[in-house]
Amino acid sequence: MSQVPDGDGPVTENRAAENYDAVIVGAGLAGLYQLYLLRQLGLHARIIEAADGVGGTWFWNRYPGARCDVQSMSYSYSFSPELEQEWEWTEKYPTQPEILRYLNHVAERFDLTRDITLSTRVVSAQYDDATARWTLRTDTGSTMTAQFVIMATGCLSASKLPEIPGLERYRGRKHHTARWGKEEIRFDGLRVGVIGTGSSGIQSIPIIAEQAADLTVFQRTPNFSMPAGNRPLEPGEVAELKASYRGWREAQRTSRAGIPAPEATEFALAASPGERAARYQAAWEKGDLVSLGGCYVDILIDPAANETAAEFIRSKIRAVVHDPETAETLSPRTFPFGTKRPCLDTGYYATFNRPNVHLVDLRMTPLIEFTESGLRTSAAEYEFDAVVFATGFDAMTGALAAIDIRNGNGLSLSSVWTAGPRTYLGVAMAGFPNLFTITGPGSPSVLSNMVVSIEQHVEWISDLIAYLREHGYAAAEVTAEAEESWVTHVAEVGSLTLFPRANSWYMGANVPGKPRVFLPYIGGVGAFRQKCEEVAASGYEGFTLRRAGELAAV
Ligand code: N01
Repeated sequence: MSQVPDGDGPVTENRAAENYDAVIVGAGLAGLYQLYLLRQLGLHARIIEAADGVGGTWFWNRYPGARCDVQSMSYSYSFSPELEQEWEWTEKYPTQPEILRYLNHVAERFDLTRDITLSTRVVSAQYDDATARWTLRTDTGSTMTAQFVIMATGCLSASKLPEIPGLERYRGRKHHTARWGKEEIRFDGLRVGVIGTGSSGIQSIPIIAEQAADLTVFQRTPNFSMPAGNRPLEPGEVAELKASYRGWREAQRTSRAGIPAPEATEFALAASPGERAARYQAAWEKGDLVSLGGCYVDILIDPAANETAAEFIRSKIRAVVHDPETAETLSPRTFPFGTKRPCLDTGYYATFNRPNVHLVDLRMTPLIEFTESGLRTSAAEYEFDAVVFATGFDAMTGALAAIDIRNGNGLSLSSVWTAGPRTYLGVAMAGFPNLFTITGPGSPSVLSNMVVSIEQHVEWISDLIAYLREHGYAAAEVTAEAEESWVTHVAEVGSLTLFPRANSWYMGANVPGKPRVFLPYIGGVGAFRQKCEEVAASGYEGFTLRRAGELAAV
């Protein structure tokens, strides 16, 4: 399996430290833009990236059918009008290869590549209070120091294998959707097992089913999925959006999820069943992630209202899947619609009408172990030539926890986060000066169009760094009070919704032993931006800013 070690590669050499103003960890969407902006400020900055190419999530997730669930014209950088105009997206929803080509183009076009070190994993970051600098070590033995460290490590980047005994015993091919090899992987004529029915499983299963002789899908929790309605983009609609891009970008920034959509004003339970059905059907036909949940104000806060939307989707599953028992097994009933990330698909439910596809309900017959030739559940033994793990990620905190991050007192970030992550605005942590996380826990991030949230955080971090330099400050550190009040606010807003009712990765529930905390901020992209702008306008309320002469007093 093309699985890389998470943060524990061997340290092989010792070289003299390289000194930077800023080190950015990760060359995905976030890291590339951060490097671009820090360069504009005149900083000597460098990206360190574990992969042997740029692209972050779009470098790793090369599984069949991988594409973004946010539409091409919106899932793209807004910082360069020239880039917006010259790049040609070809489909409503962009494929992984197309997004990766775009990100490679961005790296070349803005001459970012010369300041990116590839195939190098940051394994530790240690702060020194006296100098206000971080020392970073990598798995190639290199060491570097930097005044600022910016973690562009991604929300969904630490891939996760299932906790099933005997994995090492299994002799067949193994593939994780988030660590897919670069070479073409096909399943023609093979007996294949897929574990997991989240976004990655739901996108890849229909394509694997077309290739495999026989496909068995192991489902622990069925998910809500809606048809993507993907199609080629018409030249006319591309031209129209390109002509109105500035207004569209502004609408993205002030919207709830970074995707402009009308705000609901009515309550589901106040509408008649006929009115609801018509509204849900219209949303369904739009083929996007936000329209159905956005039909009524109470869908994500009132279980009875939510159930009307959930049942609408179940009726769609029953209409597609021929076998009523299979349709029922595919129908989510254990969590409210929207509280686990819904999916967009192309032919997912119809795949279960194929004679070569079988569904195993792990709630009825749990997985027991891998064998040499396959998998054993409590009811049967299965032989496979290949097993695909679509088992997700240690979301939002996993990539940060994989780096040994320590403050001036030797305290590790992981030890401070044992009861759950603590941040101010998802961007900075008390006790860890000059360390920033792009779309960290406590920010809208995964509940939004990631590009919009990434650009907002990157610009905000860059403005803060510019402010520190202009005013002669050496270090910025969040106060414990500001952090505490933000953590409380994030939890309070989350608790007003139905999200805590699901065993989702949003809640950390997919990783055994992970604290049960609602990780993202659900206050909305527009409201969050406004809060961040107020903090900046106040001279960075919630931060203690220190000049070089004040450092020793820390
Ligand atoms: O991962 P997931 P993903 N035994 O965690 C199952 C983004 N994304 O990679 O639900 C058996 O959603 C697990 O079961 P359960 C998007 O934000 C976006 O699919 O925990 N099963 C679940 O079915 C998405 O939400 C895009 O009961 C086990 C599955 O594996 C996020 O990434 C595309 C198991 C994991 O689903 C993660 O998606 C892809 C076990 N031991 C991803 N462990 C697009 O934009 C886990 N499972 C299109």
